[in-house]
Amino acid sequence: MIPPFEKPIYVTRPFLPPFEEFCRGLQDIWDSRWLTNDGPVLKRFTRDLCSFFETENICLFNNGTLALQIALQGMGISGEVITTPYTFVATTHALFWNKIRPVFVDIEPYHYTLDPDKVEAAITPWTTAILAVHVYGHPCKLNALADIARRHNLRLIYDAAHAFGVKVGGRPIGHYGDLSMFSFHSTKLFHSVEGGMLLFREAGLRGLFDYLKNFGFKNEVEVVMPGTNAKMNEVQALMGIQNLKYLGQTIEKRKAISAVYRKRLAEIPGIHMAPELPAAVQYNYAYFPVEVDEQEFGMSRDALYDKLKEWNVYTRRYFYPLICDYPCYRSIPVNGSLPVARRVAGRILTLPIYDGLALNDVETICDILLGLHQSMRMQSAQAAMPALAAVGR
Ligand code: T4K
Repeated sequence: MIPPFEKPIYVTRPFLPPFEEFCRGLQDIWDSRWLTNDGPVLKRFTRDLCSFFETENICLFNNGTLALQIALQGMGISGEVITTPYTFVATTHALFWNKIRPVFVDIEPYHYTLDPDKVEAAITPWTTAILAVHVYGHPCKLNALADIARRHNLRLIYDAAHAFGVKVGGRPIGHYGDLSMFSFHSTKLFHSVEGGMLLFREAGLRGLFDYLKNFGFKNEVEVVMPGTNAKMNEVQALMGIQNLKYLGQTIEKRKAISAVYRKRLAEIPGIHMAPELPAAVQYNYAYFPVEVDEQEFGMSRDALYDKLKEWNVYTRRYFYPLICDYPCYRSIPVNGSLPVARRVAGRILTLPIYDGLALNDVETICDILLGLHQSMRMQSAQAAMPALAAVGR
């Protein structure tokens, strides 16, 4: 019998830079007494990110949700936007806050991103944009979506909340589409406690985003538009600067964890992993999603999610329920029945993955999963025994 972990194993834990290093950075903030409103640390963080992403077209925010809301507002998106129901609620909320109607389209079954083959049928005269999500850091079908957007004159916006550090064909993923939003929330592989970033193609958008995140102020006496307050502060920016230095090693550790899961879970019937990404993709190992097949594994996804808590293992069902099933979005008519998204949402379980998770602990999580499968198989064999005996076998 495998004993429970002494401390809870969560789906993720934030990376933290060495405490002393962070305190040295804080000292500078203390000395300057500049805490927010486009301070020197934010400027440094912006410069670091510009060189990381090889572009000047970057704007920072206090979280990813407001960044996306402001992106939609600044780009003048209206009417209907084609999007995925298989994401975190913030993707759809950003549309709602801009009075845009989400049009939910199904996902593809392998990496769970918006299915381009289903997008065109959902386009109407009111469609202005596609808002796709690189869910788990898995890149969307970039060429197919770009082709549809070009042919129908739609803006192509990516929610890249999970995709920091991902490259496709050697290019940072934020270079694809008209604009990408990245989340720097603490649960993300790269974070600034809370935070968000927009990366965009048109340089002219930066001025607009700067106004919108700072009440619309042009100067002390002029307000050029009704903006909001979505500024990143100096302490957030410091965390971002310091974490960026460790990104490479964070991704390497996650890669090693993913390799253990891939090797061990391949032996367990009913636990299905997403296929490896194409060679052109440099992945960030942001999440480790698996689908649980109840028949093959012997236990439903929900039963497994509950059972693992007995070992102090706290997985998550990212992303269940589907966004279109939340009461606030249920009244929106959906094109078709979204069979793939529905199947995946009913089977998905995201397993713990973060840089501080020991490989031994990953092995133990796999042992627990294997043990559960074997005991379920044994139970069903025992249950079948009397029936077999009755027919004399
Ligand atoms: N678009 C997409 C596709 C997104 O996934 C998100 C955010 C957004 C947009 C919006 O970006 P932001 O506005 O958040 O920048 C979490 C995050 O709050 C959320 O940022 C994230 N997606 C979503 C997928 O996950 P919860 O409610 O599941 O988080 P919570 O608090 O339950 O944390 C999960 C686990 O992480 C905990 O069980 C333990 C661990 N944890 C968490 C925190 C906050 C820690 O160890 N330390 C911590 O400080 O939403």
